[in-house]
Amino acid sequence: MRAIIETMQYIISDIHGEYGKFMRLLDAARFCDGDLLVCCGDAIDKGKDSIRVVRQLLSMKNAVYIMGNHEYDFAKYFSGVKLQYGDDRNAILNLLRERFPADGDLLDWDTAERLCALPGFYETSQYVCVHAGAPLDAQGRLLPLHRARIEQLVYDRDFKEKTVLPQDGRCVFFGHTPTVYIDPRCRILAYLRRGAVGKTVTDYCKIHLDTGVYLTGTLGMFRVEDCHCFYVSERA
Ligand SMILES: [Mn+2]
Repeated sequence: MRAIIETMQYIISDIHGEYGKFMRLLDAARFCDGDLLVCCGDAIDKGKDSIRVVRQLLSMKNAVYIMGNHEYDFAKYFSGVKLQYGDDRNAILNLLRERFPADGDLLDWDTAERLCALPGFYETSQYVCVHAGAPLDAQGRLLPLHRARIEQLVYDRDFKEKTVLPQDGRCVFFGHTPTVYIDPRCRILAYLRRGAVGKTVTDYCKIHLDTGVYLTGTLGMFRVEDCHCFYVSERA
């Protein structure tokens, strides 16, 4: 008889070039090929291994990498230098590489183009993933994400507020602002629905993932199946 292997779904955000911590977190969770990883954007900038993180994410067949404001800003810059330099790929690539002083030499043309083509969101019947915020109607229900402006998805500054509680059947995962600005424990902040116990992901109306690794040294990741949070910090 074949063993039943349950797929686990993991959600992470704002890795910001922390390749070592990212890999340690996958190890800590025993992440494997049958699992799914969703990265809610801002894998680049601040930390030293931006392109290593990007190449890792893009090479994983079981990872979904959505756009954050840092990837979006990179895409805008790329469009600008393409207009300026035309078909001089070497000049363009050199400028793009300068944006990543520590590991820019790992950036190739294909990776740069893929960074500009990341999806703005990911959704399932249980949850939605965006970088900064999802559009809600006056009753707090989610509006269709395919109609949302990319600028709202990647730059929204209000969605993180404690008073913004989506009233939808699905949970909204997001990052963008370090949770330490809201709660000093630098943990993932999961907002329970009124009367819910937190056993399944839909018991939460939203989950704020950005533990601000570049400020706090802590990177977190959420597992959907048992609502467990994994963390890695500086090595002692
Ligand atoms: Mn961001």
